[in-house]
Order: sequence, then C-alpha cells, then structure tokens
Amino acid sequence: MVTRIDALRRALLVSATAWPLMAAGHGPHGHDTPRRAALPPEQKPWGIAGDPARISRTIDIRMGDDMRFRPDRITVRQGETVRLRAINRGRVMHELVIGTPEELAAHAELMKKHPGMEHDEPYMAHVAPGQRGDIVWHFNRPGNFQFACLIPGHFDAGMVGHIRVEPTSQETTR
Ligand SMILES: [Cu+2]
Repeated sequence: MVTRIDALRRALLVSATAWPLMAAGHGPHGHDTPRRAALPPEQKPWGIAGDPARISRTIDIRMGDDMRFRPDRITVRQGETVRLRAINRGRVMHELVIGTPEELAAHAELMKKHPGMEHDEPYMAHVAPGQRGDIVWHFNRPGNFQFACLIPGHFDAGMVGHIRVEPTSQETTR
C-alpha cells in the first residue's frame, strides 16, 4: 500500500532524478550502475525489482536484427530473483522490456506515437549494438508474462518472448 507520503516522496525523487535517469538509460553502457538505488521498488503484476545479492541464476537472452529473441521462451519459479542479460548481437538498438501482454502492447503503441520517448525502469534494458544490459528481477507473482522490444517496428515485427512464472507449491495449495 502506498501512503500519501510515499507517493509524494516518490514524485519528488522522480522529478529530481528524471533527467539523468533518462539520459543514462539510453547510453552505450547498459544497465550496470546503481543509479536507481534511491527509488523504492514498485510492485508490478509481473514482479518487482530484484536485490542483486539474491540472484539465483543468470539467463542470457540474445537479440538480433531479425527481430527475434533467443531464447524466446523462459520459465522461472515464483520467488526466484533472476538476472536477465540482454545481449544485442545486431547492428541497431534493441531493448528488452518485461510486462503483461496488455501492458507491452499499450506501451508499444505509445512508442509509435512518440518515437523519441525516453524511459527507464528496472524491468527494461536498452542495449546498443554489440553491448549487453542486465535486468535483476524478482518474480514474485505467478503467471504468463512477456518480454518485448518496444522500439517502433520491432514489436510489430514480432520481437516478443514469453516468461512463465510457475507458482510455488505453497501458493497453489493456498
Ligand atoms: Cu528490437
């Protein structure tokens, strides 16, 4: 539950840090700086930002100019903290954004209307050609989610993958 004070604090933090966050988000060096430390993690339907000290494994996901992710289907257990390493093997910018199918489709439409839109969240990695970017994500909600490249044209070309978060046995018996 977000209190009014929390919301206010978040708004202040965002306004104070928005510019450098955005500038850094599209830089050539990926997502390896602790610049998000000041923002409290926000629970999303597809999980929450993970603690790098609790990573259980790293999953490499390669991105290519054929508009495909490899692999394009991953399975994790609910409760796992995973490092998703987005590796750009192409010659153009790609990104990996986690979300629900609905959220990603809506976001892709927004990107089409505002191609210059800059954004950065802990569930995104914007990766320049030949670079890699990490997402540390705690999958604490079961379900079927997606990851996608929302760069205009890429999503429509089918640059989408699937994440299944298997419920823990404790959750299923509840
Ligand atoms: Cu792409």
